[in-house]
Amino acid sequence: MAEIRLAIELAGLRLRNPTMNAAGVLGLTAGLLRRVYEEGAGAVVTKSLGLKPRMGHPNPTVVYVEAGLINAMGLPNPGVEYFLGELGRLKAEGIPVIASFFGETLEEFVEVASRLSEGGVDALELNCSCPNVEGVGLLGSDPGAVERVTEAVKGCVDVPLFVKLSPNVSDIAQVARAAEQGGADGLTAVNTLRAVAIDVETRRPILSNVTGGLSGPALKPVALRCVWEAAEEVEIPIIGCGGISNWRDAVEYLLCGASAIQVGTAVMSRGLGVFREIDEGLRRYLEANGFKEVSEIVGLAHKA
Ligand code: RRO
Repeated sequence: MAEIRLAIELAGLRLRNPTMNAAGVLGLTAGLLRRVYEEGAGAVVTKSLGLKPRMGHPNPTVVYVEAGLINAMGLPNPGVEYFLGELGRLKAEGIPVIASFFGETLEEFVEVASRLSEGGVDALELNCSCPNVEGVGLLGSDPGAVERVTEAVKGCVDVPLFVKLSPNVSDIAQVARAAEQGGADGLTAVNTLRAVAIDVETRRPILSNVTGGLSGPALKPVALRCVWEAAEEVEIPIIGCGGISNWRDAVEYLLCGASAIQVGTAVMSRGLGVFREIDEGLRRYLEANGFKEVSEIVGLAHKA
Protein backbone atom coordinates (compact mmCIF):
# COMPACT_ATOMS: atom_id res chain seq x y z
CA MET A 1 0.00 0.00 0.00
CA ALA A 2 1.42 3.40 -1.01
CA GLU A 3 2.41 5.74 1.80
CA ILE A 4 -0.21 8.46 2.48
CA ARG A 5 1.28 11.93 2.89
CA LEU A 6 -0.55 14.35 5.18
CA ALA A 7 2.22 16.94 4.78
CA ILE A 8 1.32 20.06 2.83
CA GLU A 9 2.96 23.08 1.32
CA LEU A 10 0.90 26.19 2.12
CA ALA A 11 2.00 29.54 0.65
CA GLY A 12 5.61 28.48 1.12
CA LEU A 13 5.11 26.93 4.58
CA ARG A 14 5.88 23.24 4.95
CA LEU A 15 3.51 21.70 7.47
CA ARG A 16 3.35 18.07 8.63
CA ASN A 17 -0.44 18.07 8.18
CA PRO A 18 -3.19 20.57 7.23
CA THR A 19 -4.69 21.13 10.70
CA MET A 20 -4.22 24.08 13.05
CA ASN A 21 -6.11 25.73 15.88
CA ALA A 22 -8.24 28.76 15.06
CA ALA A 23 -6.98 32.09 16.42
CA GLY A 24 -8.27 32.85 19.87
CA VAL A 25 -8.59 29.26 21.01
CA LEU A 26 -6.18 28.61 23.88
CA GLY A 27 -4.65 32.08 23.79
CA LEU A 28 -0.98 32.64 23.15
CA THR A 29 1.20 31.22 25.87
CA ALA A 30 4.01 28.94 24.67
CA GLY A 31 2.76 26.18 27.01
CA LEU A 32 -0.75 25.99 25.58
CA LEU A 33 0.30 26.40 21.94
CA ARG A 34 2.92 23.67 22.42
CA ARG A 35 0.13 21.37 23.66
CA VAL A 36 -1.83 22.02 20.45
CA TYR A 37 1.22 20.93 18.40
CA GLU A 38 1.95 17.92 20.61
CA GLU A 39 -1.66 16.78 20.16
CA GLY A 40 -1.23 16.65 16.39
CA ALA A 41 -1.80 20.08 14.80
CA GLY A 42 0.38 20.96 11.82
CA ALA A 43 0.83 24.57 12.98
CA VAL A 44 -0.37 26.77 15.83
CA VAL A 45 -2.16 30.12 15.60
CA THR A 46 -2.06 32.79 18.33
CA LYS A 47 -4.89 34.85 19.76
CA SER A 48 -4.92 38.16 17.85
CA LEU A 49 -2.14 40.47 19.02
CA GLY A 50 -2.23 44.25 19.04
CA LEU A 51 0.37 46.92 19.68
CA LYS A 52 -0.47 47.38 23.36
CA PRO A 53 -2.06 45.24 26.07
CA ARG A 54 -5.84 45.35 25.93
CA MET A 55 -8.46 44.23 28.47
CA GLY A 56 -11.33 43.24 26.20
CA HIS A 57 -15.03 43.41 27.11
CA PRO A 58 -16.42 42.80 30.62
CA ASN A 59 -18.11 39.46 31.41
CA PRO A 60 -20.17 37.69 30.25
CA THR A 61 -18.13 37.27 27.08
CA VAL A 62 -19.13 33.74 26.05
CA VAL A 63 -22.44 31.87 25.81
CA TYR A 64 -23.22 28.41 24.45
CA VAL A 65 -26.23 28.23 22.11
CA GLU A 66 -27.74 25.46 19.99
CA ALA A 67 -24.92 23.91 17.95
CA GLY A 68 -22.52 26.70 18.65
CA LEU A 69 -20.99 29.33 20.84
CA ILE A 70 -21.22 33.10 20.77
CA ASN A 71 -18.23 35.12 21.99
CA ALA A 72 -17.61 38.79 22.46
CA MET A 73 -14.16 38.78 24.00
CA GLY A 74 -13.28 42.19 22.56
CA LEU A 75 -9.70 41.42 21.47
CA PRO A 76 -8.13 40.92 24.92
CA ASN A 77 -4.39 40.35 24.57
CA PRO A 78 -1.15 41.22 26.37
CA GLY A 79 0.37 43.06 23.40
CA VAL A 80 2.94 42.07 20.82
CA GLU A 81 6.03 42.51 23.06
CA TYR A 82 4.79 39.92 25.53
CA PHE A 83 4.28 37.36 22.80
CA LEU A 84 7.77 37.80 21.34
CA GLY A 85 9.11 36.30 24.59
CA GLU A 86 6.81 33.27 24.27
CA LEU A 87 7.70 32.90 20.59
CA GLY A 88 11.36 32.15 21.33
CA ARG A 89 10.33 29.06 23.31
CA LEU A 90 8.11 27.76 20.50
CA LYS A 91 10.72 28.37 17.81
CA ALA A 92 13.39 26.57 19.83
CA GLU A 93 11.20 23.48 19.49
CA GLY A 94 10.63 23.89 15.73
CA ILE A 95 6.87 24.52 16.03
CA PRO A 96 5.39 26.41 13.05
CA VAL A 97 3.77 29.55 14.47
CA ILE A 98 1.21 31.72 12.70
CA ALA A 99 0.64 34.99 14.54
CA SER A 100 -2.81 36.52 14.28
CA PHE A 101 -2.63 40.30 14.61
CA PHE A 102 -4.67 43.47 14.32
CA GLY A 103 -4.25 47.21 14.46
CA GLU A 104 -6.55 50.12 15.19
CA THR A 105 -4.95 52.09 12.33
CA LEU A 106 -3.12 51.09 9.17
CA GLU A 107 0.15 52.18 10.81
CA GLU A 108 -0.52 49.93 13.79
CA PHE A 109 -1.21 46.93 11.55
CA VAL A 110 2.14 47.56 9.87
CA GLU A 111 4.04 48.03 13.12
CA VAL A 112 2.67 44.91 14.83
CA ALA A 113 3.24 42.80 11.71
CA SER A 114 6.82 44.06 11.34
CA ARG A 115 7.69 43.23 14.92
CA LEU A 116 6.22 39.75 14.61
CA SER A 117 7.98 39.10 11.32
CA GLU A 118 11.33 40.30 12.68
CA GLY A 119 10.67 38.29 15.85
CA GLY A 120 10.63 35.06 13.84
CA VAL A 121 7.02 33.96 13.33
CA ASP A 122 6.56 31.59 10.38
CA ALA A 123 3.52 33.41 9.00
CA LEU A 124 1.01 36.12 9.82
CA GLU A 125 -2.78 36.12 9.87
CA LEU A 126 -4.20 39.62 9.46
CA ASN A 127 -7.40 39.93 11.46
CA CYS A 128 -9.61 42.54 9.82
CA SER A 129 -12.78 40.65 10.71
CA CYS A 130 -13.31 40.69 14.49
CA PRO A 131 -17.09 41.08 14.84
CA ASN A 132 -16.86 42.54 18.34
CA VAL A 133 -14.73 45.67 18.00
CA GLU A 134 -15.99 48.33 15.64
CA GLY A 135 -12.98 49.60 13.72
CA VAL A 136 -11.36 46.21 13.21
CA GLY A 137 -14.51 44.37 12.09
CA LEU A 138 -15.71 47.11 9.79
CA LEU A 139 -12.39 47.13 7.97
CA GLY A 140 -13.04 43.59 6.77
CA SER A 141 -16.25 44.57 5.00
CA ASP A 142 -14.59 47.31 2.93
CA PRO A 143 -12.71 45.74 -0.02
CA GLY A 144 -10.70 48.91 -0.68
CA ALA A 145 -9.52 49.07 2.94
CA VAL A 146 -8.66 45.36 2.94
CA GLU A 147 -6.53 45.82 -0.16
CA ARG A 148 -4.74 48.86 1.30
CA VAL A 149 -3.93 47.30 4.66
CA THR A 150 -2.83 44.04 3.03
CA GLU A 151 -0.54 45.90 0.65
CA ALA A 152 0.93 48.04 3.43
CA VAL A 153 1.64 45.02 5.65
CA LYS A 154 2.97 42.92 2.79
CA GLY A 155 5.44 45.67 1.94
CA CYS A 156 7.20 45.37 5.29
CA VAL A 157 7.18 41.67 6.22
CA ASP A 158 9.05 38.75 4.73
CA VAL A 159 6.84 35.87 5.87
CA PRO A 160 3.63 34.58 4.25
CA LEU A 161 0.59 36.75 4.99
CA PHE A 162 -2.90 35.28 5.33
CA VAL A 163 -5.91 37.60 5.51
CA LYS A 164 -8.80 36.36 7.67
CA LEU A 165 -12.11 37.16 6.04
CA SER A 166 -15.42 38.03 7.65
CA PRO A 167 -18.63 36.14 6.81
CA ASN A 168 -20.54 39.33 7.70
CA VAL A 169 -20.38 40.76 4.20
CA SER A 170 -22.72 40.63 1.22
CA ASP A 171 -20.03 39.62 -1.30
CA ILE A 172 -17.13 37.68 0.16
CA ALA A 173 -15.62 37.04 -3.27
CA GLN A 174 -15.04 40.76 -3.67
CA VAL A 175 -13.19 40.98 -0.34
CA ALA A 176 -11.18 37.85 -1.18
CA ARG A 177 -10.13 39.41 -4.48
CA ALA A 178 -9.16 42.65 -2.72
CA ALA A 179 -6.87 40.75 -0.35
CA GLU A 180 -5.31 38.88 -3.26
CA GLN A 181 -4.77 42.12 -5.16
CA GLY A 182 -3.16 43.61 -2.06
CA GLY A 183 -0.60 40.80 -2.18
CA ALA A 184 -1.95 38.31 0.38
CA ASP A 185 -0.28 34.90 0.15
CA GLY A 186 -3.45 33.19 1.37
CA LEU A 187 -6.83 33.66 3.03
CA THR A 188 -8.44 32.28 6.16
CA ALA A 189 -12.18 31.84 5.68
CA VAL A 190 -13.90 32.66 7.96
CA ASN A 191 -14.18 34.56 11.23
CA THR A 192 -17.37 34.35 13.31
CA LEU A 193 -20.90 35.35 12.28
CA ARG A 194 -22.56 38.24 14.15
CA ALA A 195 -25.21 36.96 16.53
CA VAL A 196 -27.26 37.75 19.68
CA ALA A 197 -28.39 35.58 22.63
CA ILE A 198 -31.28 36.67 24.91
CA ASP A 199 -31.99 35.59 28.50
CA VAL A 200 -35.74 35.15 29.11
CA GLU A 201 -35.50 35.67 32.89
CA THR A 202 -33.66 38.98 32.82
CA ARG A 203 -35.22 39.78 29.46
CA ARG A 204 -31.88 41.17 28.37
CA PRO A 205 -29.07 40.22 25.99
CA ILE A 206 -26.71 37.74 27.67
CA LEU A 207 -23.41 39.18 26.46
CA SER A 208 -22.24 42.48 27.92
CA ASN A 209 -21.42 43.59 24.38
CA VAL A 210 -24.98 42.59 23.28
CA THR A 211 -23.74 41.10 19.98
CA GLY A 212 -21.03 38.49 19.56
CA GLY A 213 -19.59 36.12 16.99
CA LEU A 214 -21.19 32.71 16.39
CA SER A 215 -18.84 29.75 15.91
CA GLY A 216 -19.20 25.96 16.00
CA PRO A 217 -21.36 23.55 13.93
CA ALA A 218 -24.07 26.20 13.38
CA LEU A 219 -21.52 28.23 11.41
CA LYS A 220 -20.26 25.39 9.21
CA PRO A 221 -22.61 25.60 6.19
CA VAL A 222 -22.20 29.37 6.01
CA ALA A 223 -18.42 29.13 6.28
CA LEU A 224 -18.31 26.39 3.63
CA ARG A 225 -20.25 28.65 1.29
CA CYS A 226 -17.72 31.42 1.98
CA VAL A 227 -14.82 29.08 1.17
CA TRP A 228 -16.61 27.97 -1.99
CA GLU A 229 -17.13 31.54 -3.21
CA ALA A 230 -13.59 32.62 -2.33
CA ALA A 231 -12.12 29.55 -4.04
CA GLU A 232 -14.03 30.38 -7.22
CA GLU A 233 -12.55 33.88 -7.14
CA VAL A 234 -8.87 33.65 -6.15
CA GLU A 235 -5.75 31.62 -6.94
CA ILE A 236 -4.11 31.92 -3.51
CA PRO A 237 -4.63 29.10 -0.98
CA ILE A 238 -7.44 29.22 1.57
CA ILE A 239 -7.43 27.98 5.16
CA GLY A 240 -10.98 26.86 5.97
CA CYS A 241 -12.42 27.69 9.39
CA GLY A 242 -15.90 27.42 10.90
CA GLY A 243 -17.51 24.55 12.78
CA ILE A 244 -14.96 21.84 12.01
CA SER A 245 -15.39 19.15 14.67
CA ASN A 246 -14.18 15.94 13.01
CA TRP A 247 -12.31 14.51 9.99
CA ARG A 248 -15.45 14.46 7.84
CA ASP A 249 -15.93 18.21 8.32
CA ALA A 250 -12.26 18.72 7.43
CA VAL A 251 -12.65 16.70 4.22
CA GLU A 252 -15.72 18.77 3.27
CA TYR A 253 -13.63 21.93 3.55
CA LEU A 254 -10.78 20.48 1.49
CA LEU A 255 -13.18 19.36 -1.25
CA CYS A 256 -14.75 22.82 -1.14
CA GLY A 257 -11.40 24.45 -1.92
CA ALA A 258 -9.55 24.86 1.38
CA SER A 259 -5.89 23.75 1.41
CA ALA A 260 -5.74 23.57 5.21
CA ILE A 261 -8.22 23.84 8.08
CA GLN A 262 -8.51 25.42 11.53
CA VAL A 263 -10.39 24.03 14.52
CA GLY A 264 -11.78 26.42 17.13
CA THR A 265 -14.95 25.67 19.06
CA ALA A 266 -14.42 21.89 18.88
CA VAL A 267 -11.16 22.25 20.80
CA MET A 268 -13.25 23.61 23.66
CA SER A 269 -16.15 21.16 23.33
CA ARG A 270 -14.15 18.01 22.45
CA GLY A 271 -10.63 18.68 23.72
CA LEU A 272 -7.23 18.67 22.02
CA GLY A 273 -7.63 15.05 20.88
CA VAL A 274 -9.65 16.45 17.98
CA PHE A 275 -6.41 17.15 16.03
CA ARG A 276 -5.17 13.56 16.07
CA GLU A 277 -8.67 12.32 15.28
CA ILE A 278 -8.84 14.58 12.21
CA ASP A 279 -5.31 13.61 11.09
CA GLU A 280 -6.10 9.90 11.36
CA GLY A 281 -9.55 10.17 9.76
CA LEU A 282 -8.13 12.18 6.88
CA ARG A 283 -5.39 9.60 6.35
CA ARG A 284 -7.97 6.77 6.27
CA TYR A 285 -10.19 8.73 3.87
CA LEU A 286 -7.30 9.36 1.45
CA GLU A 287 -6.23 5.73 1.58
CA ALA A 288 -9.76 4.32 1.15
CA ASN A 289 -10.35 6.54 -1.89
CA GLY A 290 -7.06 5.95 -3.68
CA PHE A 291 -5.40 9.32 -2.98
CA LYS A 292 -1.79 9.71 -1.88
CA GLU A 293 -1.74 13.26 -0.59
CA VAL A 294 -3.99 15.99 0.73
CA SER A 295 -3.47 18.34 -2.21
CA GLU A 296 -5.15 15.82 -4.54
CA ILE A 297 -8.57 16.46 -2.98
CA VAL A 298 -8.36 20.25 -2.61
CA GLY A 299 -11.21 21.85 -4.57
CA LEU A 300 -12.45 18.57 -6.07
CA ALA A 301 -16.09 19.56 -5.48
CA HIS A 302 -15.65 22.40 -8.00
CA LYS A 303 -14.68 20.04 -10.81
CA ALA A 304 -17.42 18.90 -13.14
O1 RRO B 1 -11.68 38.81 20.65
C1 RRO B 1 -12.78 38.67 20.06
O2 RRO B 1 -13.85 39.13 20.50
C2 RRO B 1 -12.86 37.97 18.76
C3 RRO B 1 -11.97 38.16 17.74
BR1 RRO B 1 -10.43 39.17 17.91
C4 RRO B 1 -12.21 37.55 16.47
O3 RRO B 1 -11.47 37.72 15.49
N1 RRO B 1 -13.32 36.79 16.35
C5 RRO B 1 -14.17 36.60 17.37
O4 RRO B 1 -15.16 35.87 17.20
N2 RRO B 1 -13.93 37.19 18.59
